Amino acid sequence: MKRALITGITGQDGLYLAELLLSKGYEVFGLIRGQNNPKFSLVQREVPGVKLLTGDLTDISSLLRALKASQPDEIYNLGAISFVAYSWENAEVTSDVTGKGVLNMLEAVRLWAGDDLSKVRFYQASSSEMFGKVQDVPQRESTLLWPRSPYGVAKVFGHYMTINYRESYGMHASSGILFNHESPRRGPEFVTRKITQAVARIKLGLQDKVVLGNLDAQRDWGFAGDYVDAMWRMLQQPTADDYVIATGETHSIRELLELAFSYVGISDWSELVEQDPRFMRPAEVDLLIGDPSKAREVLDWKPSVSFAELIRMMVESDLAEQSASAKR
Ligand code: G4F
Repeated sequence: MKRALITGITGQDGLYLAELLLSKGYEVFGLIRGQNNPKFSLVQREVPGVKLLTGDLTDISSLLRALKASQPDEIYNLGAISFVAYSWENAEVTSDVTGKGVLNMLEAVRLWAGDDLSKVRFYQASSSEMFGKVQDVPQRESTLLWPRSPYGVAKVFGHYMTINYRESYGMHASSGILFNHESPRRGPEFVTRKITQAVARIKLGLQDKVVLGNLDAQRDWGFAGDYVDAMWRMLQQPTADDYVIATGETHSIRELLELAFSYVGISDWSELVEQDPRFMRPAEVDLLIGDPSKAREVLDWKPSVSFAELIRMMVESDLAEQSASAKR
């Protein structure tokens, strides 16, 4: 039985990845931060088979302890402060966790494995946010990185550290440059879920309107369940490498609104959406669209859920959730 350690187990990707690995017969350990973390019970409810260990990406001795306890064959480093807007107001803590946290994890792995570094494989959750002010359309593995947020800068640090550990120590360390990926488990601070939740509440008469920022930004949105499968495939390769994981399609926030409202039978949403500078970013990433051909060729990976299916899935889930909580 293979053993895996997942950091960031409480997030959307952590939960989907844990389900996938459990279904493949892995023993799965999840790293969870802090004392009495309220998300402890969420993980136990959603993926009861996972064994939780406490630790913090900013504390290398806690990472060493988790490695000794779990003895992993595969490590998935998904832990990060992942909300881009938050990173301008909290640039230092974002750098510590999302950036230096990667170095802490890599170094802990190196110290723990000692002379036997080949016994372990490492996955780093890199991000399309690293492309920022994009230098190629579509973006691929070789595209110059030009991050536009403290979060993006921190992710670039983690990305190059992962490459550096691969080149310096021969570590089997791969980076997945994942474009935006969503699901009904997405946090409501992200634009897809903020919209699908609001659309459901507006339809049910629980909310009047939704207040957003820039409606013209374009993103390459896929389904998180598909993207965790790509992570696993990367670690099954004989050699480590970096891969863009994306759908190859891009859509604006306006198109997302159009689609989400159409699923509840609302065609004119102009009076239901307001824009507020509060939600505008100091520097925006205007256009993301990935070229996933390397992942298709080497990993035999392709997305199974279209943009329209993804938004429908999220609206339907939010309608069910909101109507159930309105009845309570
Ligand atoms: O949903 P978002 O907050 O996602 P963003 O910033 O693209 O980041 C996500 O994807 C990255 C991969 O590229 C991850 F690395 C990262 O951790 C995260 O998962 O915003 C998407 C777009 C932005 O252009 C934003 O300006 O939506 C625009 N937007 C417009 N109004 C809004 C809003 N975003 C949010 N969160 N809230 C709004 O009201």
